[in-house]
Amino acid sequence: MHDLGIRDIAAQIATAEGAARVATVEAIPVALPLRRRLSFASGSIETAHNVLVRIHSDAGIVGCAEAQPRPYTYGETQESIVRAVLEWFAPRLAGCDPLAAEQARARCAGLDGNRCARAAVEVALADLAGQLLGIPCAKLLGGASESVAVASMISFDEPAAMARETAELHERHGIGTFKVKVGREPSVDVAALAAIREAVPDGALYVDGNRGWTLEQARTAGDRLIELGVLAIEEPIDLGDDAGRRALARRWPVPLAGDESCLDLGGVARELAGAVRRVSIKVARTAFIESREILAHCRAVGADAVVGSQYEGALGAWASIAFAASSATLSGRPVEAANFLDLAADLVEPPRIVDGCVRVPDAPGLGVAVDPDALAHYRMDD
Ligand code: MUC
Ligand code: MG
Repeated sequence: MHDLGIRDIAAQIATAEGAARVATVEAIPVALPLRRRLSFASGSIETAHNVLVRIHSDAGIVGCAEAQPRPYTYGETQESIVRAVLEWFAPRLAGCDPLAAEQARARCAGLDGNRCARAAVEVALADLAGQLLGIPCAKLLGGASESVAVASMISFDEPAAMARETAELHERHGIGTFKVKVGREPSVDVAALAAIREAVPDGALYVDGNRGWTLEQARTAGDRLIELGVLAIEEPIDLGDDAGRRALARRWPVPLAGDESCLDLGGVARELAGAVRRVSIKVARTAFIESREILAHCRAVGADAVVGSQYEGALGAWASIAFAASSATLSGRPVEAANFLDLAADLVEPPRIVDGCVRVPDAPGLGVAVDPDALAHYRMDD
C-alpha cells in the first residue's frame, strides 16, 4: 500500500479550510497489458483499454476511479467514456461539493446511458470525499467488515487449462469460489466444469453463459452442470427470450442469476418479478448509490445478491471491495474482485489476496494512489 501520509495531511488542511469544491475532471485513456486474452461468450479482451477518471478538488486532493469499456454489454467504448466524462459530466461537476454525492448525481442526470462513465465519476467523487473526510470509502458507505473473501472468474480456454488455472488460484491465493465462463457447446462447457470440479473438489462453483446458449443448449448444459454442483447459472440465453428464461428458472433448482438483464434498479425490479433469483451488482456500472438501492430491493424480495465483476483492474477491484465491505449482507459473500490478477501491469497497488481474502484498506477514500510512472507509461493520450 502506498504511503498516504501526505494525502492525510492535505485532507485535514482542506477540511479545516472549509468545503472543498470540484475544480477539474480528467478522463485518461490507458492501455494496460493482460497476461493473456480473456474470452467469454459475449466478447473478449486483449488489452485493458480502461479510462482513469480523476477529480481534482480546489484544495489539490484528487479522487480516482477506473471505467472499463464493455461495448457488447453497455454500448460504451473507451472513446465514448472519455467524451462523456469530459464533455458532459466535467462541466456539470465544476464547483460541486464532493461530499454531496446525490447533488452530483442530479447534475449528471441530463445525459442518458453512459453507465460506466457515470459510475466512474461517482466512485472518483467518493474517493475524493473519503479523502476529504479522512475516512475509507467502505466505512463512509456503512463499514460492515474489515476483510472480504474474493471470487475469481475463469475465462474460456481448453477444459484442462481452465482446471489448471482454477487449481493455481486455489493453491496460490486460497481462492475457493469461482465463476466459470460457459456458453459454448454444452459438451465443452460440461468438460470444463468436470475438469475444474476434479481439480478443486471443494470449490464453490457457479457459471456465467453471457447469453451464449440457445434455449436447447441451456437445458442440456444447465442440467449437467447442476449435477456437477454449480450453485447458480448467470445469463444463460438471449435476454429477449423471456419465456425461455422463465422456463429455465422453473426447471433448475439453482437460481438463474441476472447480470446483463440487471443493469440498473429498474431492470433489477423487472427481472426479480420474472426469471431472476440472484443479482450481480457491479460497482463499475451502478457505482455506490444505485448499487445500494439495488441491494435493498434484493433484500426486500428475498433475492440473493453478489458483487460482480467486469474484469476490473486493481482500481476497479478496490471499489468493488469497498462496496462489498460496506454491507453486512454482501461482505459475507465472495466478491468477484480477483481478476486484476489477469493484468500484467496496473495503475495502483493491487489488493493482496491471502487465504482467499482481501483486507479492506484503513486509508481514506479507496485507499490507494495512482502510480505516476505507471500512468505515464500506459496512458494513450500523450
Ligand atoms: C460477467 O459477469 O459477465 C463479461 C463481460 C464483462 O465485461 O465482464 C464479464 C463478466
Ligand atoms: Mg455475467
